[in-house]
Amino acid sequence: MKNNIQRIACAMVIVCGVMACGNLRKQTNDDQTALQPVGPVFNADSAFLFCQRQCDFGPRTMNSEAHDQCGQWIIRQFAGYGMSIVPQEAILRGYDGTALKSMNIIASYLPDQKDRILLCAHWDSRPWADNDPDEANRKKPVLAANDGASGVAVMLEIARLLAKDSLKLGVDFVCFDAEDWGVPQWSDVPDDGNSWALGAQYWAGVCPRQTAKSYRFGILLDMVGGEGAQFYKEGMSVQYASSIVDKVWRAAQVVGFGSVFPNQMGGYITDDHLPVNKQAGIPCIDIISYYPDCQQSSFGPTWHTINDDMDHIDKNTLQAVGQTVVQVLFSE
Ligand code: AHN
Ligand code: ZN
Repeated sequence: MKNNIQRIACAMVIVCGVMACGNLRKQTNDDQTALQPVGPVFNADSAFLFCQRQCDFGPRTMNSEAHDQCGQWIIRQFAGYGMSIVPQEAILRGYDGTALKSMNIIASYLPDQKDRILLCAHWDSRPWADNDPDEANRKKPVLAANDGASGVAVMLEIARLLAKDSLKLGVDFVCFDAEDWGVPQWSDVPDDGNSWALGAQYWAGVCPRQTAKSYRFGILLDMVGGEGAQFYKEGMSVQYASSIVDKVWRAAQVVGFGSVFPNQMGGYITDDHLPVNKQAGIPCIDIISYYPDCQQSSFGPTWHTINDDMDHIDKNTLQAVGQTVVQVLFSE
């Protein structure tokens, strides 16, 4: 009898010990995402201002003065946070043969670190609001507060935070140009998808193998500032980098934005992450807004319309995406 009691007591000690050990280990889950918020607080007011500043140049359409001025501004901002800058210029061909003076902007945090994360977003504005409900607007340029400036704004805010808070991993912020010169809806030219993401195609095409291998993974930020936006799991991201999708959506939950990142599938999107995955071989996901009930567009009511301006940028959306990316970076 006494022997049995001793055995039970002994078993309890072992069980408690294993549980305690389990609790310690559970500070991170299988994918290393911390189960508590980690890293600096993302400042959405600051990100909002970075978005505003880009829009102040006007539409940053290819071959325009506003485009070139804004490109120089983006370089100065990243440089001001201590990042190493490599501008990658090229003449790219639009779907109708137009020569596009393109500049991808690569800003590196800890450029010599071999273990890196890729963050990316496009910085050009669409030259035509071809999805505007009013036909009279469909050849006007898009200000692109959400579809362009928001992704760069989130990256600039993260760069600002990295300048103060040390992360041991390297981070490359790649601002892709010429994403939004895809065949307009009013054109007769068939859209095979290749006219989009021209800057990303160029970057992926010349990305050295060594560089590609240095990235653990990539995250593309596209339309990350829209009013009431939600981010569903994008199909191509799940196909090419499902573990990264899971990691990011878990991080969103940990920082309290699970409702902004529903655990559900959205659409399959042709975007800058495709050449990054297919040509460069870097697993890269797309955080892109998806509005399942929006009549105007599943990308949201202002997508490729003249209403894509600062009046429709939502700090809560910027906060949700920014804090989620911070969580991912500081959990690595
Ligand atoms: C297509 O409409 C084929 N792709 C959307 C990619 C995009 C445009 N992202 C922002 N603007
Ligand atoms: Zn667009």
